[in-house]
Amino acid sequence: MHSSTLEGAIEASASTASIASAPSCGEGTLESPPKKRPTGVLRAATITGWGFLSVMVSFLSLSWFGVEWCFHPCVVLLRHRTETHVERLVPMEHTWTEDNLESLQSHILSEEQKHPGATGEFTWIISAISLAAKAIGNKVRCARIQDVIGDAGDVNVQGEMQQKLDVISNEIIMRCLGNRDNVGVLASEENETPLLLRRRDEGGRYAVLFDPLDGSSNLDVSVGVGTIFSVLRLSNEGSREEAMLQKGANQVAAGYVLYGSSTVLVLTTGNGVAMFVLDQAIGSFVLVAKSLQIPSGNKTYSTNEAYTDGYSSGLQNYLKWAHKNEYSSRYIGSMVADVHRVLLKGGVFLYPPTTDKPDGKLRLMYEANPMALIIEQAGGKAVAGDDRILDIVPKGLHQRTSVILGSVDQVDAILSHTT
Ligand code: FBP
Repeated sequence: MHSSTLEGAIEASASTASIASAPSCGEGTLESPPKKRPTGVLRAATITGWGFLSVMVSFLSLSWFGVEWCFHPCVVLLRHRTETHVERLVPMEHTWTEDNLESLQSHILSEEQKHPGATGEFTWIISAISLAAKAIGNKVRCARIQDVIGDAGDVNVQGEMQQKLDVISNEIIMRCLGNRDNVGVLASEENETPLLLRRRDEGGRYAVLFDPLDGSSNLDVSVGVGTIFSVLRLSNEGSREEAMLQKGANQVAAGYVLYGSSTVLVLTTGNGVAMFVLDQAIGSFVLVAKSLQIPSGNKTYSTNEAYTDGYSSGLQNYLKWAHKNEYSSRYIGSMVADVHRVLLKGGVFLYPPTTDKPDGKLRLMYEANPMALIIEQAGGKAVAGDDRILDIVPKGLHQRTSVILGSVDQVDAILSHTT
């Protein structure tokens, strides 16, 4: 069809069709043929090109200016939103103290910075203890579900029937502390002899002594039980067993974990007493109090009065005097739980010698010594008869001792009747 007829044909078709289907707002105006849309390939190539370019630009700026700078505006915005949000939630008069949201680890690290020459070895040991505490706490809470209640069928070196959880907790602590390369000796209430892991020249500079599950006779009834630990630096004299038999005043750290309504860890490294609570949501021990001081003037004694007839006359006189002087009595039967109450509320805890336990029941190295250091660091007093518990030089790992500990005024009230 030659050109004149072609124009005629186009005009004819244009006049008829275009009026009905003419596109609106500038897309392919009547005079200009509609724009060729880029083919699929071209479009894909363009998009990829742009994509590649923006990736390159952000990569270059990230590496050039650094992540913080690139996201700084978002961080500032987020921080502002949170702060204003927090301000709205928590009125300004509530000043955030420096110990909010401080974990056990960060607390130990900051404590170590106060000791020139500190090597960070502590954090290493304490982190193993906190790990073990979380695992044991879990076992204790699910004791009846996981059927780990009841005795394990063996008698330990104390002549006590071992509970299944005594054995499980012991293994958990042995495993957690066992792979800490600065631990030379592990000594447990459940094992007759200490575990010699590493020589001192192999890095085994510390001994950790512990009662894996104190008060385990209360397990079946879901009453608070605990783990007690003591850390000693191994001197270079004599064998490692001998080097471990040091008086309690030489402890470089001591503490306990209470598995009760919450899991509480109380610790001293010789610079006051700090308390942490396990926040299950974040799986971390969070600092809730430090520089704890035992309140004085609380007229509460804690002892198993069923043994009174076996107590010394001085102690029997004290109890008669206390009954006449509006004293109250509290006794859980788990040393960790009873001592924790004394630490926070005041009063006095005593497990004196009795007729059938003339040396007392509690063990010096991994029950009395760590508790005595905690109590003294919190401004209290801890004695065995007339002696300061921390000055007793141990003769054996499982040596027993009598224990009277609490606020100075309440311990002195007892001593005024017994000495
Ligand atoms: P273990 O459970 O570690 O052997 O501890 C001994 C303990 O249960 C202490 O926790 C507690 O203070 C004391 O014995 C209770 O003894 P008793 O039953 O004679 O009052």
